[in-house]
Amino acid sequence: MSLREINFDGLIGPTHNYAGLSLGNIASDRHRGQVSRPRAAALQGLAKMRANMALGLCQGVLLPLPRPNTALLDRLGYDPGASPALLAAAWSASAMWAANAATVSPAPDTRDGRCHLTPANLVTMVHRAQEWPDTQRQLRLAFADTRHFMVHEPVPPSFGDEGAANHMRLCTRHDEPGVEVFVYGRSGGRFPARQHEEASRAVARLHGLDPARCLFVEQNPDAIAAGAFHNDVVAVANEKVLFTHARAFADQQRAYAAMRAVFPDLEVVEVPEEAVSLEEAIRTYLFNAQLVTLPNGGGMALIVPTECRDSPAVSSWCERMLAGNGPIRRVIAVDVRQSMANGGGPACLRLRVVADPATVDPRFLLDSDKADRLSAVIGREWPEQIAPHDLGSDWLIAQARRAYLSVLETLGLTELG
Ligand code: SUG
Repeated sequence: MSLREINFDGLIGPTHNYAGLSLGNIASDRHRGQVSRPRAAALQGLAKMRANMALGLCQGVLLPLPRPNTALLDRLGYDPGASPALLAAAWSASAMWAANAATVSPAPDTRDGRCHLTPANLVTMVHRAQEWPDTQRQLRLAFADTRHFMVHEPVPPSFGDEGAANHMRLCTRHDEPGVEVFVYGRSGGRFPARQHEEASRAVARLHGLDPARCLFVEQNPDAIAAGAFHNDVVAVANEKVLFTHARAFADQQRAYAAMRAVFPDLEVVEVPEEAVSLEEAIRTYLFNAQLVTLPNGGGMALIVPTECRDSPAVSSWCERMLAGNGPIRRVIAVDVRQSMANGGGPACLRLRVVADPATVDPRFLLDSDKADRLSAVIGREWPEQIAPHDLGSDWLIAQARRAYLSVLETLGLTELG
């Protein structure tokens, strides 16, 4: 068994659009009503996956979900007099943000020695709450080998769960037992706190985690109020390193102390407010980075959105950090602007699973040949652009369906159709 981190990126779907559906997500609100570019968006996402493969990282892919979801509209009794937001919800390509697909506890952390996955119920937002049944179907295929994986039911809708975006794992190496840190929100001022503490606690129990190696930490309400609707907008962890804004947690020092008490090797790389304000961190998504361990002792790389490079405050902090002797040895910028305009950075687009790739259904693993085939399908079938008034139109329904079926065919996953 050779366990390694596999990043499963959500392929950006053909109905990617800007409907401004997410209260508390500032980018989504700011881009409401703009024209989206689904083809460019999907190619940007795929370019990120290719760049990560070129770094020697193991890459997987999750598929877009079938949209529009006409069953949802039927259940809501939708008619043209209803709110346009309801129509847009049924068209949302939000499953691209795979960090919200599920919470994952790798085998070394769990009582039965299997990797456990719980699909997130995403109940706070109507356009996201429809995702889990189709996400669960995919996870049940990708991780079908029950000797190694257990895919759970989502937490009941009484408690909002947004998946791995509010979960961090500290460990010496990915294949060794880790400490799992669940970050929940209690209050977000004018904005909803989407992750409920009871949902996090339920996931930890269901995954069979050792209570002595689990932490439940409250997110800073000010961070939620400033637009950090998920913890992964203000903090990310990889192995021994926690990379975080100084205002990520309700009680920052207590959070560090609690982590150190169970994981003494913790290395905190903290960005102070004076260097990068919370607002600038949220605008640039510095922390919505993929913090990855490069193969062959290459140290860690931070894969940030290009918005970070373009920010004087963020880029000068990164330069100072690289000049020091810290654990992060490289900062790599990737262009995921189409997703960023909906509040989804490099880390939102991927679900981390620590597993032996040989135990995963190979149809969900990417190589450069498959990436080429996906590029061709995207170039041929994805709409070039979508304006708000296009949602609901017959041509877009037909094109979205064709695109979806083509991608299933390309990956040999027609049973999902
Ligand atoms: O849930 N945006 C997503 C972004 C999710 C980012 N994920 C992580 N931080 N892990 C959300 O707010 C916007 C959709 C729209 O407005 O059309 C949206 O759903």
